[in-house]
Amino acid sequence: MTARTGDISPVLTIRSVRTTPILVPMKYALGTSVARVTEAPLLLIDLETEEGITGRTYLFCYRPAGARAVASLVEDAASLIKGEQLRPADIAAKLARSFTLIGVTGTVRMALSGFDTAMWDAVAVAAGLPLASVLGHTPRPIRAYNSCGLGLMAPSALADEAARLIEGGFKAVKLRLGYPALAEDLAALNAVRERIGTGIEVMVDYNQMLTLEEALRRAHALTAEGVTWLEEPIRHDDLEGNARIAAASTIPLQLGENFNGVDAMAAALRARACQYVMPDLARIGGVTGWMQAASLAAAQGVPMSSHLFPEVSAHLLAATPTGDWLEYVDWADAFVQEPLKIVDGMAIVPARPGSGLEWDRRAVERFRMT
Ligand code: SMN
Ligand code: MG
Repeated sequence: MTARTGDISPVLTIRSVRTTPILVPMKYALGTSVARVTEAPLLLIDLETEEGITGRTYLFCYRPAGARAVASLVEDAASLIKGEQLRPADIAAKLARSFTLIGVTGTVRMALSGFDTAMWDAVAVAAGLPLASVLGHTPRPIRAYNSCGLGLMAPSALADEAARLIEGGFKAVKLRLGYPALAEDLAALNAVRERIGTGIEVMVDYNQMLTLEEALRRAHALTAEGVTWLEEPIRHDDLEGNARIAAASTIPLQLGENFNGVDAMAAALRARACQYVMPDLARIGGVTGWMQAASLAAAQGVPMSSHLFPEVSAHLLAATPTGDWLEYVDWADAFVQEPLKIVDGMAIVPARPGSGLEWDRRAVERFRMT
């Protein structure tokens, strides 16, 4: 039974976890400069408590083998804390200690982040409040850019896809760049711009594929193009190189999807490697890690956007003092009961308890990995 102890919600007791790897066809292929993805390998996490409350989240695992690896790590984590009271930050710290020897990075980091996010969902569901409210903030609409599609392809195909992507009212899209030649990058950008008009913002993302010299050259050439940000032009962990690009270019440099925990974000900001940050829920350390990152960004006045997981990230951006753009992808629409709503380019944080994720069981069965 639940007991009130002055916590933000009734204290819950961790019982078990269920993991479900699924492979979901994507409406728009994700064609980055380094890999092309047409099906999203995802892991659903259902954290059960003794009190009957379930905390849910999902993880994007990049490859099917990633989903299986993360599933086994999530189950391992659950076995270490079964029967404990569900206090997310305390449990996150304990689990991080338990996984120190293997290292809290890569798939381990994703598993612990997913576990943390499911715990916070359970806390919010038990409190009967949206996640943003449990974090102390009022749910508010968050400006979103459509990050589906716009992978590397012919300019005319890009223009057609961009036109489709803004049909739902989006005021911004993200274009993947990193063609062999700079002229092709510019042709891709111009084709998109010509089709969607000047009122739509365009973010550009190189997925770390350029050398420092080439990045300086391309950043210079993009200066007159008015893009919203320049994302991961070179290796994300070459902080010195990123700092040189950030200092040389007037386009704000965006990093974050590869920050492994808040320490990595702190190091990037210390090195002045970027002007903007966009942590990934599954790499920054779940809700607990995100909120630490949000405090750091707030202290330094750094605009903070999100990477993937728009359903949870919308709540988190509402709870982020310098919260900026939500990265929207539609991958979860295929298997959730109520997809995230976008109205006039703004993501609507749902008023339902928790993050608002509930699975459409029939769809999950259809997409279950074998
Ligand atoms: C991206 C990379 C890998 C998976 C999804 C998305 C991309 C982004 O870098 O920022 O959207
Ligand atoms: Mg990116």
